[in-house]
Amino acid sequence: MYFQKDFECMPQIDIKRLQGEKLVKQVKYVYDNVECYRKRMDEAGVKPEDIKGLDDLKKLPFSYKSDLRDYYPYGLFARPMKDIVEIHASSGTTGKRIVVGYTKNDLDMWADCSARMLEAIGATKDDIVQVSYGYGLFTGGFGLHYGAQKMGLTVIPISSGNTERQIETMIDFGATILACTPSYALYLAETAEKMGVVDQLKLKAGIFGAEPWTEEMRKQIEEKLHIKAYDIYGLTEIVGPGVAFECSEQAGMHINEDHFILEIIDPETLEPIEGENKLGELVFSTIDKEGFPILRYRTRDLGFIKTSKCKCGRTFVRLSKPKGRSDDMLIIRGVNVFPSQIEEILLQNCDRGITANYQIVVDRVNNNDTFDVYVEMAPDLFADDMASIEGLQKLLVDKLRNILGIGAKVTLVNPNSIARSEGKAKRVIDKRKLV
Ligand code: DLL
Repeated sequence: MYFQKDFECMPQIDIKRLQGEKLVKQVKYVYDNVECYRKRMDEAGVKPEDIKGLDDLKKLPFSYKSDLRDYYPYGLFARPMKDIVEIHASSGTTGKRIVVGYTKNDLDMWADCSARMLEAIGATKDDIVQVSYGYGLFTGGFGLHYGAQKMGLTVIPISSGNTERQIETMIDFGATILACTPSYALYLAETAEKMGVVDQLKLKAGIFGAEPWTEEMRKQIEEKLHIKAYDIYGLTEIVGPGVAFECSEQAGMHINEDHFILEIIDPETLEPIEGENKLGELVFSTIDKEGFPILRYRTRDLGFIKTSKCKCGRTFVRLSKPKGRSDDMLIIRGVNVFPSQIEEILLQNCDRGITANYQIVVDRVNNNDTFDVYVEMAPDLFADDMASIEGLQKLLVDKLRNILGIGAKVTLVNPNSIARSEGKAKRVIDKRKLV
């Protein structure tokens, strides 16, 4: 059992008190140990002593993804490297990745959060969880892995990819829980159907997140794999998977409020939005992290909270499925992609006969994201022999893969063939219907 009732079922009034107490300490800790926060608080005229409880949170300045780039790689760590035991990373707004570090205590807290998610979907020590989230710098694989081990489940750390092999493994090793992105779950389901082996699977539940997905997708996954499909939410900057999780009610994701504070703000006016069911930008603060604490982080995810009582008994407020973003970040095959990253690569290669006029087209075909990048060739360097065009396309594919970590299909197109817009250039056409 990994139901931490003392925290997960605490009356809201006590949760708020606990959050306030932890916040006071975290703010002082951050001020004393991280230059960026110290400077920003000094500029805003806020001292750690001004933060006496939860109500004072709004006095603190916001933090942004760009801070992680500006202080790349370790500038926002609050502990010396000798205390950091693990690093994770994901894409930033330009070519630079954002980097976070965990101390031993942080890993322990992360594992707790992740174990709570598995407990909430009914996992027991008899379960075998196939972790098909990517392992490595992405937080998905290790996040689920640590939680499952903490709970005493058996882990199959297979990582993502090699789909037929995944199915064979699931069958042969008797996996009962599948952890991966929802789009990969659907792809696995379809592959299992094609292989004619769905009946041989022993899966009972899936724990899916890292990208937007719809109730319709949930229904499809549940029907095809004969399982219950649960949503989990998280982001690298906070703790990867483990920020919020669905319980058996599948009615919103309980936020691990003893470790993280969620505020909802209007992304235009930056004013707080109080009350349930009101859409706004999610802003998170950690309150007991050591290695990479973060305060008032603007996630750019849009969502709302539900405060009504949940039948499962947990009192942590629930987060809606994120309803899109207030910036231009795309999530393609679970990987965060910013158009600016692509633009930067094109600009660096303009001397090779291309321009930075481009268009990204994303779609979902057979439950797999497709990712096309159309790039205009330069009129003066316009090459019409196939070999050099193909060579250049390949070079761009490699460069994009290096920076983004996923494959794109690059097509060079004739000069002036990408439609010009009268206002902002329409760089992205996302044909997926995800929210
Ligand atoms: O995706 C962490 C994670 C791993 C969460 C495994 C769940 C499972 P990042 O790569 O930093 O971290 O991407 C974070 O992904 O800001 C959201 O926009 C999006 N996202 C994450 N979970 C969900 C979800 C991981 N359940 C970004 N629904 C976030 C919709 C999600 N979007």
